Parts: sequence; structure tokens; C-alpha cells
Amino acid sequence: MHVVDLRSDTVTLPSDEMREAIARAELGDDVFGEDPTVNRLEQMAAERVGKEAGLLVVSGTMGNLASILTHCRRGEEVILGDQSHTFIYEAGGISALGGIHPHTVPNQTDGTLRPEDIEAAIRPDNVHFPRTRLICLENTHNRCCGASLRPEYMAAVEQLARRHGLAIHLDGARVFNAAAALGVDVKELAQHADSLTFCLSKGLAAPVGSVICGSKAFIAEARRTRKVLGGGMRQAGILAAAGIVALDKMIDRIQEDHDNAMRLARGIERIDGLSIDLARVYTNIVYFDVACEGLNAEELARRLSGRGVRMLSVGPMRIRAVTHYGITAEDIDFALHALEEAMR
Ligand code: TLP
Repeated sequence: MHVVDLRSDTVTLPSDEMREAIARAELGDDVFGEDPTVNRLEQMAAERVGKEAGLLVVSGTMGNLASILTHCRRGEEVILGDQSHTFIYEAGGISALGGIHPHTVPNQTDGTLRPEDIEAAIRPDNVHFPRTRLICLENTHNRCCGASLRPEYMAAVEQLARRHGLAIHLDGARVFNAAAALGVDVKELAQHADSLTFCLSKGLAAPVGSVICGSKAFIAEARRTRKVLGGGMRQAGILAAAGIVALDKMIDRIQEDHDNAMRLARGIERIDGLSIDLARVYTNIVYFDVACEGLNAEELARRLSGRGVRMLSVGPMRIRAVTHYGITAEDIDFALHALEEAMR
């Protein structure tokens, strides 16, 4: 059966070119710093985003965790959005493993944190309070419909952070989607953060891996933190090789995913019993609601699955679909047809 899997952009399978690069990769022991393919990927990644150095980690979760653990000590505080991936979906790792206190402020629907809310969350110097150390932003914002934070907004948060002596970490799991949607160089977004993690395994379609980027000194410390987390890998060039192809070949095609997301959203808008806000389709993530009696998101996802289309039920009535490499406009039409049938 033809299957169109829109549960996430993490489901992509490596391209033939990635598989060939994996097979041919020159390898060494990366814990000794001797894997030439990893070294090349880390350097390429850093150059791409305009930072001094990069560090390959196994996942976006490890990238955020290692970064936050590097910025903050036990008992210190990080300000982050109440809808952020780090707060909701990373198993509380910063608290569980780092003793770091999350201080949430409300995410606005466009993924931003209001500067006045951030300001109010910063702790005064007083023995009763944890010390505020870090602000985390997410770009694009997963739970906020894949919205992009603009460079001007990031610059404003950076100014605020500098005024208070705080650092900024960017969860840029999909930062290349943000750059494509905004029509800016990714450096314009990255320059406002001290550290960022971006994922090779989402919109860029590599099988595994994320890269933390930052100053040389920060990355040297993060390398230590990664080791503490058991994330020191050996011949990791087999992963990095696919990552290099991802950086070379997959960034320029991201707009296609955004076009497909909009095609899907427009189709959904025409289907009775489904509700979607087209103004909130920003990148490759589409959220919509079931709006008819006797049907919920879980049941609709089950019906779709029986028709070869996979989407994620993310709330009683809410469904998420994500477009990615390997999904064509025809696949979107196939998914829309399945949705129409499932709604009958
Ligand atoms: N997000 C996954 C799920 O965990 C929800 C998805 O399918 O979207 N930051 C952001 C903004 C993310 O969306 C994700 C993954 C991560 C970090 C974590 O990356 P991984 O899965 O590589 O640990």
C-alpha cells in the first residue's frame, strides 16, 4: 500500500546520495577528535550559521540539554516558553540531569515571548531566588504552528539579555525552515544567540544527528558535557557523512515542503467538518481541528491510517501534519483524498 507519512519530518529516509556518502565515509575515533568526516561536518555547520565551532550530537534533545547544561549550573534558572519543546517534550532533562530550574513565560501564538514577560521573569539578586542565567528561544516554533521568529525580534531579545548579563540559546531544530520562510540567511537568526542547536534529521532529511554551534570556548565546554551525557561517539563519521549531504543538498529544497504544507492546508479548508486557520500555516507544520460531532482526532487519525495516510493526533480534536523530503504534491493530493473519505 502507498503510505504518505506526515507524522513528522523526522520520518525521512536518507537519499541515495546520503547512503553512498555513508558507505564511503573516511572514519576515525571522534572522542580523540580524529574522525575527519565529523570534523568536516562540524566546521561546515559552524560556517553555515556564522559561528566559530560546531559539535555533532545524536539528537535535538541532546543538543538542547548539553547546551543548557553548559550555560547553567545546578540551581540556576533558564527562562523559556511554556509551549517550548524543551519544556514540554524533553523529559524534563534539564531538571532531572542538571538541577536547572525552568522559569516559563507564555508563548504568544507566533512563538515569541513578550520582552516584558521575559524582563519580569528575570530574578533580582536576592538569596531567596535562583540565579537567572539563560533565555531559550525556539525557531521555528513547533507547538506554535511552525512559526518563525524574525531577526528583529531576536535582536530585541538579545539586547534585553545583554542588558541583564544573560546568555541566549536557540532551539533551532528547524532554523533552516525559518530562514527559508523569512527569506533571510540563517546567520541573521543565529547571530542573536550565543549557542544554537539545529537538527540534521528533520527538514534536512539526514537519518540521525543535530549540531550545536557557538564560540570555540563554548563548544569546548559542550564537548565535555556531551561526554558526561554518554554522547561521545566513535566512528560517528557514518552519521556526519549524511549530515554533510544534508547541508549541501537539502537546504535549498525546503521551500518545496512549505509549498506542500500550504497545498495541504488549502485542501483541508475545503473539507466539511475540519477547521484550519490558513494564516497560521507558516512553514512545514500544519495543525488543524476536527470540528464535527461524533468524531475526534484519534479516530480520524485511525481512519486515515487505514487509507495509507499517517498524521499525529496531538489533542482531543487537534491533528498535526508535517511535510518533508520525499513528500510530493501528488502525495498531498492523495492525503487530501483520504481525508475527504475519512470524513464521510
Ligand atoms: N520534535 C519532534 C517531537 O519530539 C515532538 C517532532 O516530531 O516534531 N526541538 C524541536 C523544536 C523539536 O521539534 C524537536 C523534535 C526537538 C527539539 C528534539 O529533537 P530530537 O527528536 O532529535 O531529539
